[in-house]
Amino acid sequence: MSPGALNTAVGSLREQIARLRDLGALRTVERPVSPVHELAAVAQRCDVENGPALLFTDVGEHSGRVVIGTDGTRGRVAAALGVAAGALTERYARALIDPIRPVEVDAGSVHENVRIGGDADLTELPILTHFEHDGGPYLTSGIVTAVHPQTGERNLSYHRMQVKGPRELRMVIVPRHLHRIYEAYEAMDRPMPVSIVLGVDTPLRFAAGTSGSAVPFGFDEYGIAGGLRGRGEELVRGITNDLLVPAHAEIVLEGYVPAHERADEGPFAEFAGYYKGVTPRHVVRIVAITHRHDPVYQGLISGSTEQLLLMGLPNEPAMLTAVRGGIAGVRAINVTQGGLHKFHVIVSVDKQHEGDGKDAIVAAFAAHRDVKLVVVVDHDVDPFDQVAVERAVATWFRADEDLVVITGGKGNPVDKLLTAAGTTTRMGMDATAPLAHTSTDARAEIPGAAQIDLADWLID
Ligand SMILES: Cc1cc2nc3c(=O)[nH]c(=O)nc-3n(C[C@H](O)[C@H](O)[C@H](O)COP(=O)(O)O)c2cc1C
Ligand SMILES: [Mn+2]
Repeated sequence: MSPGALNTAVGSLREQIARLRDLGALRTVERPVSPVHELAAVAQRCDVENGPALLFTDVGEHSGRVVIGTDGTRGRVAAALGVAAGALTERYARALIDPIRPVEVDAGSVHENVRIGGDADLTELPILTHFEHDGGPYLTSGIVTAVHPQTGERNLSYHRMQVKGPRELRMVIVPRHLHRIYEAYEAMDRPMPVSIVLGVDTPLRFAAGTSGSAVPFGFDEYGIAGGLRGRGEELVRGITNDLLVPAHAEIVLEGYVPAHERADEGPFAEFAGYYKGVTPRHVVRIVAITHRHDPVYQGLISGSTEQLLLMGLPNEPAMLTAVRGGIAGVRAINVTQGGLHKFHVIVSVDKQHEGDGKDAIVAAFAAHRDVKLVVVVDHDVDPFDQVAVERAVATWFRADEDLVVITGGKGNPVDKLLTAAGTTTRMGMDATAPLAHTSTDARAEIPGAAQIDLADWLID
């Protein structure tokens, strides 16, 4: 069965696991595995060898199962949404333009089990310890929801959280939307109520990964999930707070982030593969844990293909829309894996005017300040085909004319060679053919080659 054959999105993580299993893209591991390093080691090996998603059913004395890699390839993401892999970015762009509002329902399976106060114990969950020098178990796939105390605007975003006791976490909140909400609570000397959602499917995961560069504060990420799914998210109200969470999430932690309190978090291996040291961060206190029967805890390895896709795919529709706003004729865009799905962009354009290549570079830089390298190629070059892109550079790029260098912009801390002032240098490569050449330099073809079916010729 090809992924494209299923043309509707899944309805929950459990449905997604079943679909992936049917497609041969998920394997169940019944052998006992330790959540300390061992599970992460198997998952990383599997990722490096382009293996399937994994469902571990025996994680020792911990309750529940662990799934990892459900969104580990573009093909799996597309299969969960019910679209062809090549149509993913366009589908995503549409969800941003046509979000679907969520609906509140009275009950959901996420409340099948409720533990409140002293009965809530994070250490019962199979929370993974990943890298050698990580400071212990970390939630790496937790989606945090909170609401602005004055405006009522809601937000969803990922935040890594270090487990510091049965009901205490440390959370990393860099200045984006959740930070803005927290500052409003802190200014009133009030704790920020949060619900942390663990174990959801592709539409919700990618909605939470859609960042402020694509959608403004107040743009409800649940609406993006609905747009990706093709129907409104079903949400239930929390047990100890008023926050709405997905009715069929596997696990939800309800708690709060106290005002004016910070404590040590770290070390932790971040997505670029290097450790961040111990740093004072926000504190989270958990007051309730709810979960489905036999819950599925969702793991995520820093720097894995899955994490890079969660961080990076949401940049593609935003980038595509922004570059299309800059010039006409943009065919496709690849925010590449090697550029950590963030820093390097390949744009394929159907060139209409001399200068389109340079202007596509300008538009891509303007779309996101993390962009460090832009390569522009002609419409007949597939931006996902690295060999074809490199061949375009070999053929159509001359550094004295086609290179754009911009110094002194703000760099991303992931970049190891920032200046003392924190700036970086960006580079654009215009590898499009001059218009005068495109008609005369058509690629050589052998008549009939495209129509040959090798099965007609390779008969023993
Ligand atoms: C797996 C993963 C882990 C992340 N960890 C953090 C984190 O620890 N702290 C943080 O501030 N952002 C983190 N992010 C980034 C934000 O969650 C992400 O950019 C989000 O879309 C921001 O949403 P917002 O625009 O609503 O603020 C992470 C993203 C992913 C995909
Ligand atoms: Mn947001």
